[in-house]
Amino acid sequence: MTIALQKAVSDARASLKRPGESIGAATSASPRFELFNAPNSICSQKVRTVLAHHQIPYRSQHVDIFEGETYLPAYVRLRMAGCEALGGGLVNAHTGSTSVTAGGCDPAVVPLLVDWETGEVLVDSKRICFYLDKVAAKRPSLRPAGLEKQVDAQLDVVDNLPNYQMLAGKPPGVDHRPESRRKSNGVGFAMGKVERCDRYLAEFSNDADLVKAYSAKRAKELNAAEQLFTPEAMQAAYDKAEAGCASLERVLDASSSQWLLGDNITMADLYWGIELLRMKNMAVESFWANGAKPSVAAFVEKAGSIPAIRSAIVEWPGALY
Ligand SMILES: N[C@@H](CCC(=O)N[C@@H](CS)C(=O)NCC(=O)O)C(=O)O
Repeated sequence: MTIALQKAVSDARASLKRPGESIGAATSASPRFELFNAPNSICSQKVRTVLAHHQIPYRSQHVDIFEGETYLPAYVRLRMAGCEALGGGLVNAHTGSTSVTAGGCDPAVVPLLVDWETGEVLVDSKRICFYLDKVAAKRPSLRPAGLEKQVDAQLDVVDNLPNYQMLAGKPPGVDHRPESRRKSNGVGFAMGKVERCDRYLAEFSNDADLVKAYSAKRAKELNAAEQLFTPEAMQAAYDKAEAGCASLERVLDASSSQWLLGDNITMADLYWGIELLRMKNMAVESFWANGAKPSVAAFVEKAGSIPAIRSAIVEWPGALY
């Protein structure tokens, strides 16, 4: 293990307000994995759910998104190491989804996983979920042989849904989002991030890595503020989300098995379950309720009782708004 990694991680830990905590049945005082994550972040929720499903113990570092902790210089430095390992460059525009393939690496977000056994810093929730699924080789895979293509096709649909717009922007028509979100019109939310980057850019103007990181994040959020939250863009986002649910309804209707792609839970079930819980939380149950999409409605109920989803989201403090 390099001293540099140990220092980068301990600096990042030290900059956070809350101390870390051990999750799962700890078999050692220092578990193999350490996850920087936020309770309410859907990308963090995916990783926590896969960890829970495979019963992998880990050290959880609570990164407070509301306090802007994903922008703390020590955390951003660690993140930059993960982005470099990922390759493909930094993000500079916002697609509205959280998919890294659609946008490049964001230097100021969660989740981030440290594998203390290999010395790797991993970013991007999908990549982390695949990695953990491989690590848990003794357990049945969440992407079973022969089903990878179908599983991945579903993950792509979920990963490209406009979660950021639905969380931050004003929905078309009546705003049924949780009270705490209703103040947000998206533009103010994204511009708050731009201003945060400006403050760090002024403070760390001599640090080339941080300047690169905050400039990339700034460009992404400025682009979001300018493009994503117009009434037309918000209508398109909601249409896309509803179309995603319609595609799920078709897959469920065509399947006679217990889960989406067979009689065992796959990563597709977990991703859809997490996404639908978020949509429910954003008060868009009208997509499937009252007979609109009966198979999706039944799936939402079933997914909410998957033990890994319960422990990583439903019972995780602060995970739902
Ligand atoms: N492609 C990344 C996206 C990560 C991401 O967008 N994280 C969001 C929460 S789901 C975040 O940390 N946002 C904080 C911010 O942008 O200020 C992944 O899947 O891990």
